[in-house]
Amino acid sequence: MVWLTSTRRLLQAVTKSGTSQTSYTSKELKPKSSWTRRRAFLDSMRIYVRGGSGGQGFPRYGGLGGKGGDVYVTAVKKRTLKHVHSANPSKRFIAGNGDNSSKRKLVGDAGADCIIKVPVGVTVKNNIGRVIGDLNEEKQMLRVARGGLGGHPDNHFLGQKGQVEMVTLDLKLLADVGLVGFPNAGKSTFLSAVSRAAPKIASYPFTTIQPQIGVMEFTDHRQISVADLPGLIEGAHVNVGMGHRFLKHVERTKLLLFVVDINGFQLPKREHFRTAFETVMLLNKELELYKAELLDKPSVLAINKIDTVTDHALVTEIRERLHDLPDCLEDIDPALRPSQCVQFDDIIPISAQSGYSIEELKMRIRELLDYYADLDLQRTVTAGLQLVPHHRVESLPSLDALERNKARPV
Ligand SMILES: Nc1nc2c(ncn2[C@@H]2O[C@H](COP(=O)(O)OP(=O)(O)OP(=O)(O)O)[C@@H](O)[C@H]2O)c(=O)[nH]1
Ligand SMILES: [Mg+2]
Repeated sequence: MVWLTSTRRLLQAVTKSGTSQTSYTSKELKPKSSWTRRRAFLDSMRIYVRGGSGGQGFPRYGGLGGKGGDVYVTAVKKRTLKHVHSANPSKRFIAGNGDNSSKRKLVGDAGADCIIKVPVGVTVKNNIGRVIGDLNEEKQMLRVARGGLGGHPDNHFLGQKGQVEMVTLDLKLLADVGLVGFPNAGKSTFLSAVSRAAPKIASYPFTTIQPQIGVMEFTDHRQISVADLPGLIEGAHVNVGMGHRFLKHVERTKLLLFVVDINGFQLPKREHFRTAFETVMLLNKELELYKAELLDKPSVLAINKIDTVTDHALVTEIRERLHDLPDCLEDIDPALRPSQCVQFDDIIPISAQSGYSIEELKMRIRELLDYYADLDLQRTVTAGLQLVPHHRVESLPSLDALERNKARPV
């Protein structure tokens, strides 16, 4: 499966033909131009940080050198890594040196600290990939390089050099719900149906080329954020370097919303046709290959484009097969079989385009988020004594109930 980023050639190819029947090679799917790189969503950045040097002491009079400044990273709302880059394209962040001690000023002033403003959601890692800390809330701050001590009697009045590090700022989006699905499944259409976000929607695959967050609002002003991510396709786990590029963005979401097209999926010409059930299994497998813990997250399956079929037996069949997992896996191609199966909290047929069952899905997501938040709270309270097992909520509305709701305005 392959997560795909911007590719001008691919988009041109698709746009020229004006149809999703375009065939393209794997080379075409890789980013080529600097244009692409410039526009790409920046979610990781390596920077050089250096604390300031301590000032020299004044041995004859016992004067103390000023301490070198420290380098900090702090989380600021509405900031992006692109801002960090454009504010300092050299990506070198160096704090000020401490002042030397002098006859006129025996105690030298400390050097100025350097503060790097980064987006909320950044994890800071050192040169060997060890996590220094997470900045998950606004105004949180981390020191990434210490300034050198000023000269004083213990160091023979010699100011010390500041700490030098190469650190990585790794951004993972913070959203309540992460949309997971093949291209063209209708993820962006869903996002635009439930929020004010205006993602690009088109009938060719790979329309979304960078993550986007929208906010679902409820009448009581409750807000739930939803992250729309680029489509996932078969084979990502063998696509070195690119395959899981965007999957890290679902790591911090509280609930996964799988969106599948009831008609299945096929990449133009060269790939196999995959049924809706098979696409669920492929998504399951891809998540498992990336990080099996993702499968433990609360999850809902939205079977989209229900307006395009008259026979809803397909939905019942998918429900039954998912209910029978892993037993029913024997019938499917071994290449698609995950070893750990996702357990959906609910399976809801929707039409993101017409709005059918969208309100139900929104409410269900809210209910589940609240349910699991309560469970977490309970777990925290009982922590150390007895852990509350992870319960799944019984599947809710039947298809009949959803049918009855069809007439209800959304
Ligand atoms: N008939 C019908 N068409 C839909 C529905 N939802 C989405 N579509 C259409 O499906 C196509 C793809 O929709 P997108 O929302 O762009 O799909 P996506 O999952 O975001 O695709 P990528 O960004 O490529 O991953 C568009 O032409 C939509 O109009 C639906 O419920 N019914
Ligand atoms: Mg999209």
